[in-house]
Amino acid sequence: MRYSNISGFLQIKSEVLRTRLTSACREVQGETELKQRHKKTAITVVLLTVILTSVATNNKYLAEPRNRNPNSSPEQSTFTGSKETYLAESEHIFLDSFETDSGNWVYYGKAGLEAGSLILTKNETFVFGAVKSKLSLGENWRVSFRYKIGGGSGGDGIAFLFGVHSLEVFPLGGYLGFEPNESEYGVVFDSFYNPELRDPVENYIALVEKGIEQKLAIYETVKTEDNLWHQVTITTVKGNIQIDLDGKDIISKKINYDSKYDGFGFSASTGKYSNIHMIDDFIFLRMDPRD
Ligand SMILES: [Ca+2]
Ligand SMILES: [Ca+2]
Repeated sequence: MRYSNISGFLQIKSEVLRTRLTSACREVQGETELKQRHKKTAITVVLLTVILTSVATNNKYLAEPRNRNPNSSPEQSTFTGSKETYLAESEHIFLDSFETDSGNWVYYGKAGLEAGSLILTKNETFVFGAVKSKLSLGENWRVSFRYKIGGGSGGDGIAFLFGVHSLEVFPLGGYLGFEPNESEYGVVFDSFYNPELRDPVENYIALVEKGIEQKLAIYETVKTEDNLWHQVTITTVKGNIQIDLDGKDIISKKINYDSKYDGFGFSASTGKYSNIHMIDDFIFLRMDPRD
């Protein structure tokens, strides 16, 4: 499919989403008992519209359909509504709003779904939670998601993991629930100061390689523990990774990611101090770089 077709497809999808949004908003006004559910739908639709429109108008990259991967077969998912349409027509786009189990994640530890979000840990000390996707990233990709951390005494954080070989060991506390030898890279959202792990401050986001101690790039922010939802987009094309937080480019870095190990997932842990660690509205697109 050529870029113009992708763009047209996404524009058509945007129109469909706007129509659904309008419809959902009317129902929110009219039917109080369905109010909360439609409000969630409306928020999700707005989010997807913004992201997909940005992809359609992006000058640097375009998405391209790939051969069917049995692991990413749309029929295996349990998505409903607008999300089902996307998977059926464009299998290189994967979305999960965590309203029900999509069947595309393996859960470890305390990880599970609750109130329409992925909960990695609740407010408990010395626990971990992790998920590993059944999909693979490939060489060039973009993921976006929302996260929320807080509500507890203050530890330890979330990691988005990529270049994952396996997930078998889940170290607690400052290690954020992932073992250095099992994940090549991570984007960590840390909320507890561990000088022994080379944390620069208490609250920061970092791109790390082979464990949390080796920080390739750091961005200090209190948004890793304010108990509010934040939007993250991570794009990796030809080994160049860019991380956006709430629409702002916070980290750009050249890495040696070669997709030999292209598993991905999330982990989180607590120690003596704890927080609630949540993820929502996960979107994954395979990208095709334009020369
Ligand atoms: Ca949700
Ligand atoms: Ca830490």
